[in-house]
Amino acid sequence: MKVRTLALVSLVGVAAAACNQAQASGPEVTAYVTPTCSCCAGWVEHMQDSGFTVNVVYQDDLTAIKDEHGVPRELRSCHLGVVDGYAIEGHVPADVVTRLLSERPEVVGLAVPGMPMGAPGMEMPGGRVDPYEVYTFDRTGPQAVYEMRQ
Ligand SMILES: [Cu+2]
Repeated sequence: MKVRTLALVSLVGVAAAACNQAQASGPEVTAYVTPTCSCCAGWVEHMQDSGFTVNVVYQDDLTAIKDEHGVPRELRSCHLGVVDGYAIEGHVPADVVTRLLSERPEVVGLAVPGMPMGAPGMEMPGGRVDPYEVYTFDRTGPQAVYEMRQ
Protein backbone atom coordinates (compact mmCIF):
# COMPACT_ATOMS: atom_id res chain seq x y z
CA MET A 1 0.00 0.00 0.00
CA LYS A 2 2.78 2.36 0.95
CA VAL A 3 4.68 1.55 -2.25
CA ARG A 4 1.60 2.26 -4.36
CA THR A 5 1.08 5.64 -2.75
CA LEU A 6 4.70 6.56 -3.38
CA ALA A 7 4.45 5.53 -7.03
CA LEU A 8 1.33 7.63 -7.44
CA VAL A 9 2.95 10.67 -5.88
CA SER A 10 5.93 10.48 -8.21
CA LEU A 11 3.63 10.07 -11.22
CA VAL A 12 1.76 13.22 -10.26
CA GLY A 13 5.10 14.98 -9.97
CA VAL A 14 6.07 13.98 -13.49
CA ALA A 15 2.70 15.08 -14.87
CA ALA A 16 2.99 18.47 -13.18
CA ALA A 17 6.49 18.95 -14.58
CA ALA A 18 5.29 18.05 -18.08
CA CYS A 19 2.44 20.53 -17.72
CA ASN A 20 4.74 23.36 -16.70
CA GLN A 21 6.97 22.67 -19.64
CA ALA A 22 4.02 22.67 -22.06
CA GLN A 23 2.90 26.03 -20.72
CA ALA A 24 6.32 27.58 -21.02
CA SER A 25 6.85 26.75 -24.69
CA GLY A 26 3.28 25.90 -25.78
CA PRO A 27 2.33 24.22 -29.03
CA GLU A 28 2.95 26.50 -32.01
CA VAL A 29 0.05 27.54 -34.19
CA THR A 30 0.35 29.37 -37.48
CA ALA A 31 -2.85 31.36 -37.90
CA TYR A 32 -3.84 32.55 -41.38
CA VAL A 33 -6.24 35.46 -41.02
CA THR A 34 -7.57 38.30 -43.13
CA PRO A 35 -6.40 41.71 -41.86
CA THR A 36 -9.87 43.10 -41.14
CA CYS A 37 -11.32 40.06 -39.36
CA SER A 38 -11.98 40.90 -35.70
CA CYS A 39 -13.35 37.48 -34.72
CA CYS A 40 -10.18 35.91 -36.15
CA ALA A 41 -8.15 38.15 -33.85
CA GLY A 42 -10.45 37.05 -31.01
CA TRP A 43 -9.65 33.40 -31.72
CA VAL A 44 -5.90 34.14 -31.82
CA GLU A 45 -6.21 35.77 -28.41
CA HIS A 46 -8.18 32.79 -27.08
CA MET A 47 -5.42 30.42 -28.23
CA GLN A 48 -2.71 32.60 -26.67
CA ASP A 49 -4.66 32.77 -23.41
CA SER A 50 -4.78 28.96 -23.50
CA GLY A 51 -0.97 28.67 -23.69
CA PHE A 52 -0.47 28.31 -27.44
CA THR A 53 2.22 30.28 -29.25
CA VAL A 54 0.53 31.85 -32.26
CA ASN A 55 2.28 33.16 -35.36
CA VAL A 56 -0.20 35.26 -37.29
CA VAL A 57 0.04 35.44 -41.08
CA TYR A 58 -2.15 38.07 -42.74
CA GLN A 59 -3.57 37.31 -46.17
CA ASP A 60 -6.37 39.03 -48.07
CA ASP A 61 -7.64 35.78 -49.57
CA LEU A 62 -7.36 32.50 -47.69
CA THR A 63 -8.84 30.26 -50.39
CA ALA A 64 -5.50 28.99 -51.67
CA ILE A 65 -4.03 28.22 -48.24
CA LYS A 66 -7.22 26.37 -47.24
CA ASP A 67 -7.15 24.38 -50.48
CA GLU A 68 -3.51 23.54 -49.82
CA HIS A 69 -4.28 22.29 -46.30
CA GLY A 70 -7.25 20.21 -47.48
CA VAL A 71 -10.09 22.04 -45.75
CA PRO A 72 -13.37 20.87 -47.36
CA ARG A 73 -15.41 23.73 -48.82
CA GLU A 74 -18.53 22.87 -46.81
CA LEU A 75 -16.65 23.23 -43.51
CA ARG A 76 -15.05 26.60 -44.12
CA SER A 77 -15.17 29.51 -41.74
CA CYS A 78 -13.00 32.64 -41.45
CA HIS A 79 -9.43 31.83 -40.35
CA LEU A 80 -7.22 28.73 -40.59
CA GLY A 81 -4.79 27.54 -37.94
CA VAL A 82 -2.05 25.00 -38.59
CA VAL A 83 -0.63 23.16 -35.60
CA ASP A 84 1.66 20.16 -35.63
CA GLY A 85 0.54 19.11 -39.12
CA TYR A 86 -3.18 19.49 -38.38
CA ALA A 87 -5.47 22.06 -40.00
CA ILE A 88 -7.75 23.89 -37.56
CA GLU A 89 -10.53 25.67 -39.43
CA GLY A 90 -12.59 28.36 -37.76
CA HIS A 91 -13.50 28.94 -34.12
CA VAL A 92 -12.32 25.63 -32.65
CA PRO A 93 -11.90 25.85 -28.83
CA ALA A 94 -8.32 25.49 -27.58
CA ASP A 95 -9.12 22.53 -25.32
CA VAL A 96 -10.40 20.57 -28.33
CA VAL A 97 -7.13 21.31 -30.16
CA THR A 98 -5.26 20.06 -27.09
CA ARG A 99 -7.34 16.88 -27.15
CA LEU A 100 -6.54 16.43 -30.86
CA LEU A 101 -2.82 16.81 -30.20
CA SER A 102 -2.87 14.21 -27.44
CA GLU A 103 -5.07 11.67 -29.26
CA ARG A 104 -3.56 12.28 -32.71
CA PRO A 105 -6.32 10.67 -34.81
CA GLU A 106 -5.70 10.06 -38.50
CA VAL A 107 -7.53 13.10 -39.79
CA VAL A 108 -6.49 16.18 -41.69
CA GLY A 109 -7.90 18.47 -39.06
CA LEU A 110 -10.78 19.96 -37.09
CA ALA A 111 -13.38 22.49 -38.16
CA VAL A 112 -16.15 24.59 -36.71
CA PRO A 113 -17.96 25.61 -39.91
CA GLY A 114 -19.49 29.05 -40.19
CA MET A 115 -19.32 31.44 -37.26
CA PRO A 116 -21.41 30.14 -34.35
CA MET A 117 -22.24 32.79 -31.77
CA GLY A 118 -20.48 32.19 -28.47
CA ALA A 119 -17.62 30.12 -29.91
CA PRO A 120 -14.11 31.34 -28.90
CA GLY A 121 -13.58 34.65 -30.72
CA MET A 122 -17.32 34.93 -31.37
CA GLU A 123 -18.34 35.98 -27.87
CA MET A 124 -21.54 38.03 -27.85
CA PRO A 125 -22.13 41.05 -25.59
CA GLY A 126 -25.22 39.38 -24.08
CA GLY A 127 -23.34 36.13 -23.56
CA ARG A 128 -25.43 34.29 -26.15
CA VAL A 129 -24.08 30.85 -27.08
CA ASP A 130 -25.51 28.84 -29.95
CA PRO A 131 -24.83 25.09 -29.90
CA TYR A 132 -22.21 23.98 -32.41
CA GLU A 133 -20.20 20.95 -33.47
CA VAL A 134 -16.48 20.45 -33.95
CA TYR A 135 -15.92 18.11 -36.91
CA THR A 136 -12.95 16.03 -37.90
CA PHE A 137 -12.29 16.00 -41.63
CA ASP A 138 -10.08 14.56 -44.31
CA ARG A 139 -9.51 15.86 -47.81
CA THR A 140 -12.77 14.34 -49.06
CA GLY A 141 -15.04 16.00 -46.52
CA PRO A 142 -16.28 15.89 -42.92
CA GLN A 143 -15.61 12.64 -41.05
CA ALA A 144 -17.28 12.76 -37.66
CA VAL A 145 -18.46 15.02 -34.86
CA TYR A 146 -15.45 15.18 -32.52
CA GLU A 147 -17.14 17.34 -29.89
CA MET A 148 -20.36 19.24 -29.31
CA ARG A 149 -20.57 22.53 -27.46
CA GLN A 150 -23.50 24.51 -26.15
CU1 LIG B 1 -14.86 34.20 -37.33
